[in-house]
Amino acid sequence: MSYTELNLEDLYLQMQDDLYDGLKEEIPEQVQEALRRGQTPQEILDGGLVAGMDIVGVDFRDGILFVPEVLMAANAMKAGMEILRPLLTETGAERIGTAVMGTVKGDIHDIGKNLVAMMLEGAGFEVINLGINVDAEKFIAAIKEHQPDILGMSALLTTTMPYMKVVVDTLGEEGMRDDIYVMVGGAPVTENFAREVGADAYGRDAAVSVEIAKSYMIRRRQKLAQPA
Ligand code: B12
Repeated sequence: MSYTELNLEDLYLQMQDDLYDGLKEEIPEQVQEALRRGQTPQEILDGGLVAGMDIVGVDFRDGILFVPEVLMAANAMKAGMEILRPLLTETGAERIGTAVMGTVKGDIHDIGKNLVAMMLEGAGFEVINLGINVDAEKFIAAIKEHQPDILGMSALLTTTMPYMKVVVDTLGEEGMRDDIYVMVGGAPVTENFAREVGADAYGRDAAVSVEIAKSYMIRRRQKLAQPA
C-alpha cells in the first residue's frame, strides 16, 4: 500500500492502528514515509509508535488483548525502531561516557530499555546492552569488565522491580556502589521507588533519561577536574 496520499495525522493514526494489529511489514514503510515528510525520529516515536503501544497497553490491561497479540504489536514496534535506530544512534559527538544496561531478572520487556539505549548512543554514550532477564551476577561481571559510568536497569513488572534493590545491594557488597551512577526506569517505576532501592536517578522516558545521564557526566567531569 502507498501511504503518500494520507495526510500526516492520518498517517500517524494508521501507524497506531497497524501497530495495534501487529502488522510488522507495514510499520517500517509508514516510518519511512514519515521520515520522507521531514518528521524527526522523536516525533515518529511520540506520534506513532509509542502512542500505538500505549493503546495496546490499555487494552491488554483491560483484557481485550492477550499476550500473543501484544507480542505481535511489540514485534511491529521493534521493526519500526530498527528504521529509526541508525538515526537515533548516529552521532558526530565524542564519546561522553559508558553505560551498562539491562532488564532485570524475571522480566522480558525490552522495548523501553532498548529505546533508552539507542538514545544514549545517539547522545554519545557507549552502551553495553545486556538484554533481558539479567541477574545481579551478570550486571556485576559486565561492570567489572567495562567499568561504565552508568548502570541502567529496567523493570516493567511490579514483581520484578524489587530486584533492582538486589543489584544495588550487591554493588554495595562488592564495594562498587560509589563508582557508578545507578539509573532505573520502566512503566511502574517511580521517583520514590528509585530512592527506596538506593538508585541515583529515575528516568521517566528516554528523552528525560538522556538529559539526566548527560548532566551526571558533566557533574562528574567537573568533580574530577577539581583539585583534591
Ligand atoms: C509490550 C508488552 C509486553 C510484551 C513485551 C515484548 C518486549 N519485547 O518488550 C510481552 C507480550 C512479551 C509481554 C509479556 C508480559 N507482560 Co507485558 N506489557 C507490554 C506493554 C503492553 C507495553 C510495554 C512497552 O513496551 N511500552 C513502550 C515503552 C516505550 O515504554 P516503557 O517500557 O515504559 O519504557 C519507557 C520508560 O519507562 C523509560 N524506561 C524504560 N526502561 C528504562 C530503563 C532505564 C535505565 C531508564 C532510565 C528509563 C527506562 O523509558 C522508556 C522509553 O521512553 C505493557 C503495558 C504498559 N503500560 O507498560 C505491558 C505490561 C508491562 N505487561 C504486563 C504483564 C502482566 C505481562 C505478563 C506477566 C503477561 C502474562 N500473563 O504472561 C508477561 C510478563 C513476561 C515477563 N516475565 O516479563 C503488565 C504488568 C502489570 C504489573 N503490574 O506488573 C503490563 C503493565 C500490562 C497491564 N496493564 O497489565 N508484555
